[in-house]
Amino acid sequence: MDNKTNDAVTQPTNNEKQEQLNAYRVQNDGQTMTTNQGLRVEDDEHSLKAGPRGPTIMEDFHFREKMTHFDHERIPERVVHARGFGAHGVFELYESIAEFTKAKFLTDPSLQTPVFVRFSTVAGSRGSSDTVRDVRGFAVKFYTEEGNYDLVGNNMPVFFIQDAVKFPDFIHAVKPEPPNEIPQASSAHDTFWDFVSTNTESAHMIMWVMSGRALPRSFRMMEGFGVHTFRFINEKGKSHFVKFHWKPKLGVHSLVWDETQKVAGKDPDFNRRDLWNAIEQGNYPEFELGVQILKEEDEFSFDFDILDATKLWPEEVVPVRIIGKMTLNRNTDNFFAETEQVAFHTGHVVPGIDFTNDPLLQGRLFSYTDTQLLRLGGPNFAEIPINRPIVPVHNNQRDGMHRMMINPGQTSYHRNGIANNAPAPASQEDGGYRHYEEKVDGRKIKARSNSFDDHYSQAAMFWHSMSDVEKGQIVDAFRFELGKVMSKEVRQRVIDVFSQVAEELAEKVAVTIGATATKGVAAKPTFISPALSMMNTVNTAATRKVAILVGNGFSAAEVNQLKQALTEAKVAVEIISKTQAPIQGDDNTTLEPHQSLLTAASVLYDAVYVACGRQSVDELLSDVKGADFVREAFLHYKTIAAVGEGKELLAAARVPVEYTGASGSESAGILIGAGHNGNADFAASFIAAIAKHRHWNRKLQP
Ligand code: HDE
Repeated sequence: MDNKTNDAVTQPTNNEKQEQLNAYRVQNDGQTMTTNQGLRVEDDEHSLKAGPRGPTIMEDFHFREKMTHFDHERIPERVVHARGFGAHGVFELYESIAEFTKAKFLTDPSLQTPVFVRFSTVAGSRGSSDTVRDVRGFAVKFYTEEGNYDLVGNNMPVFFIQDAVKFPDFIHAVKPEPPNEIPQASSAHDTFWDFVSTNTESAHMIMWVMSGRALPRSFRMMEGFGVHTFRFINEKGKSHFVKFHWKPKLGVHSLVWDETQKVAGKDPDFNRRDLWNAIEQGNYPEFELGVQILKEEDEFSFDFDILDATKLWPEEVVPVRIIGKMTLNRNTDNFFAETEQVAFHTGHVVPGIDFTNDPLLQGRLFSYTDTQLLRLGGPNFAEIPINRPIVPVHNNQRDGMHRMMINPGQTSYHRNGIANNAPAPASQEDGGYRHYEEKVDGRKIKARSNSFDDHYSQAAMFWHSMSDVEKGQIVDAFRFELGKVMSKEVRQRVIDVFSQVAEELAEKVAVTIGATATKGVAAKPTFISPALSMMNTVNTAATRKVAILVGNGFSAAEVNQLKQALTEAKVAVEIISKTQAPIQGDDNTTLEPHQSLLTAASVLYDAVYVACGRQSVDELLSDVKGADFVREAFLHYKTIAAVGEGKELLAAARVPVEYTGASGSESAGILIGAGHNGNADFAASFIAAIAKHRHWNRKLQP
């Protein structure tokens, strides 16, 4: 079921970007092998030798070409966001917002704008695992009729630093330490926390990174944020400030820490595989685009600076207006050609979208092109198929590494007389981009405005907006991360910083790491924002994954009915047995298990169901991995159901089973049913429990 090979024929090709890419898609099916010069190859298994046991001969051009190409297959990985995963899709606008912007793709609801999205982790290398504690990149390239627009965001609405000049320092601190390149893809080490303790502007972002937001259950279940304040410019030239949001239709959900660590070993591609499979199965991920809009005159109406990327605009104060939807409906054909070579840039804008003086944004405008020059080998990376706009490109830029475009004609300079001054600039009316004429008048100084000085109020707002469960997770995250910090001095400095965010947090962490919190210095939260808590998100069982544990002699009527109910609710089902050999039900029908207790892992599922049947349950009881599977689901707050004798496996897993009832009863996501006949009500309760994602009120036992 996992990792189906990509069948390009089944993929939608109904938009302009896909049609453009079709010209570059080369199918090898049924074709004869050639060299890169088109010469037919006769033998691809033996190098040319002087006799069957003799030395290889230099003349073997096929060998040389094949080996040289292989030797050069790698390009430098991204210095940050190296590990990513991409997909194609489409953006549809619900309603025009011409009032605020003249960007065509945001004013014409009849348009379908093709998009390419790349989700990523930040610190880890290309081969690191998906489920590490980290920020997730959420970069979207819109192929609009006015050129490419890139919204290069993250799954958290704020950032660690206020000025781009500190980015190399911050990244050096979080990346593995220089002497030994340890630890991989983890912030739990001395240099990261040293940076945090000496750069207090990171306090707010750290609260997000210590929360479940840094451990997404799925790329499909994360929010996305443009982070910076941008500008919208309307047809009349009027400017509004804007912040961008992506809201996942499936809600925002996270894994628990222990689970992420186990998943990292059991399936390092957990988030990638989830996205790939969802798209292959037609469960197209959907994200709604929202905008928070502020009038120019409100620039100074807040107790923070709207140019400070360590601050968010609470949604309860500046509502998020939902204006459209992005649907991811096509996987890549080739990871390297598309996901690895895609080049995003915050400076890729279209008329109607403009920049502000956020010093973090300004610095990004330089960095993104610069990094592609090295990574993609020269200035012509915009000609790589995935990066090409769907509109024609005409200018006087010429030559450079890997130039694809062939420009006929004598002239390659502006204000030429010979070619009638073509290509000619466009007027504003004709779509020519004009930068917003913001009045700027200041001295050149290396300084930051005092309005960026408050580093704690919004960090405190985040803490005080969390549920008790989320607070507990944040405390545990700090305890773990700081527990890995060897320097006692750094630990103490971090506690000194977070004493100024929340006393309870600092105290709870300090006691476990041998540090001391300071009382009475914590910031007062300026606001409580329920939108920040993941407990207030959308809940649905759709696209979740359930493990059904069965053995020979299982009740076929019951399992069939359950499978049908789950499929109708769009819940994915995998049958797991002691081995992968076919098993027989009580009606003598056979079932092919998807996985065995050896190949499957509890952490890869959202819920577990233990079927009934004496022999079936005895088989599961005879392998210690059966009870372990259930135990782990219990510890990770997942829905567990057992019917009939299946209850015995729960008892073996030390899962409380006292909530029994004829049609099944539930407590904290543990459902016990009578079984054997199939019970529609029980299946419905099971699905309702799965929809809750996790049962945080569950009391875990030792
Ligand atoms: Fe990036 N960032 N960034 N970043 N960023 C890169 O560009 C940089 C920042 C983000 O899937 C690099 O093409 C600077 C904020 C994403 O290909 C590089 C600063 C946000 C991706 C770079 C920031 C992001 C990148 C590395 C501080 C959220 C992955 C490879 C001023 C709003 C895009 C590349 C993809 C990638 C620089 C801060 C998001 C080096 C200098 C804030 C999602 O250019």
